[in-house]
Amino acid sequence: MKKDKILVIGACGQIGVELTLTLRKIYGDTNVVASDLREEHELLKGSGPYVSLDVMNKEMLHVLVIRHNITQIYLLAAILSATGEKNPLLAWHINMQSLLNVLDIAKEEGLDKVYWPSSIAVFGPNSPKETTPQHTVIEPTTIYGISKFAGERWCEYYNHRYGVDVRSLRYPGLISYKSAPGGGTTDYAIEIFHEAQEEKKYTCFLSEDTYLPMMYMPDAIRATIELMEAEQPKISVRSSYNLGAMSFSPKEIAAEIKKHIPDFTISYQSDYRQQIADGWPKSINDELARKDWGWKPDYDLPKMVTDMLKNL
Ligand code: NAD
Ligand code: AKB
Repeated sequence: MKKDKILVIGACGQIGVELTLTLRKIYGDTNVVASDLREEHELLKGSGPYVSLDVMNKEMLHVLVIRHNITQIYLLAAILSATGEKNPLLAWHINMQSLLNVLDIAKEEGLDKVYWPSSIAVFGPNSPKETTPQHTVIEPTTIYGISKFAGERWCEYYNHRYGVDVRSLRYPGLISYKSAPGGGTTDYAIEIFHEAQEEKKYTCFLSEDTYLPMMYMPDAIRATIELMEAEQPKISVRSSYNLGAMSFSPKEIAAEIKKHIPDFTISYQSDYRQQIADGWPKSINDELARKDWGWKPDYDLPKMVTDMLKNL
């Protein structure tokens, strides 16, 4: 029987660190190779193999996959929404070419599985705002959203045409305390905790009533593993699954933090990220993920805030 050997690309990012550590617990430390452009993250040091890799270099990636007998790839390297708007062509190039490199090597080497995350950013201003369905108008207006939507089509194409078992989730904004976020529009929901604890005040770059779908990192990691461990016939969506947990505005999360830090205050000064957030859904309908492979979130806003403040 073939043993699972996993490569995580972008392992030093916000999701990568926690996902790598979780995968190492499940599959064994030496069976999960972490890789990134950056220096190895402090939390990964000593926990398993680490290689320096630029996913844009297809030959190097191919050699790495063969040399380490890789059977599964988790591709997390990407340029996120806010950073993407600063250099759209670079964001498009990196987000697309990294995925094509991975999908093509998966096809050539007959890899067992590939994981690649999409985002709520695939939706645009013309999509329904409330409980946005899986299948609806998808007209993203950010380069990040455009690249995620194109990526979803490539995933489905490689699955239908070549049988590559690629699986994907449209993550909402992810909130975590172990590793820093990487340039997204939902990053305010992490910054606010640090500022609340250190300064007792926070100036938010989104307006007080900007509702966005959000999720606590432990739920996101569990969803990822559950999707990847689901039996093949259960996976009916080969583009990317809607995934939901909670939805709140800056005003609501500030009020929840105030229950723990009574002298915390928030003010608002919207910047270019407001327009990005205004084009995204307020909440997500994830009934297909629930039906197909049993998705159920664990954390709501009060539970997440309590846990964040306990662990920061
Ligand atoms: P991040 O920016 O924190 O981490 C990305 C990592 O990829 C970084 O460590 C970076 O050094 C690495 N990287 C960048 N270019 C690379 C290259 N050429 N070769 C190798 N590594 C490279 O991002 P994240 O928040 O961990 O997101 C991971 C994935 O999840 C992305 O596809 C992102 O779009 C998606 N996603 C994230 C969120 C969120 O809220 N964090 C929400 C929706 C979707
Ligand atoms: C971002 O804000 O860019 C990400 C995302 C929702 O994809 N957090």
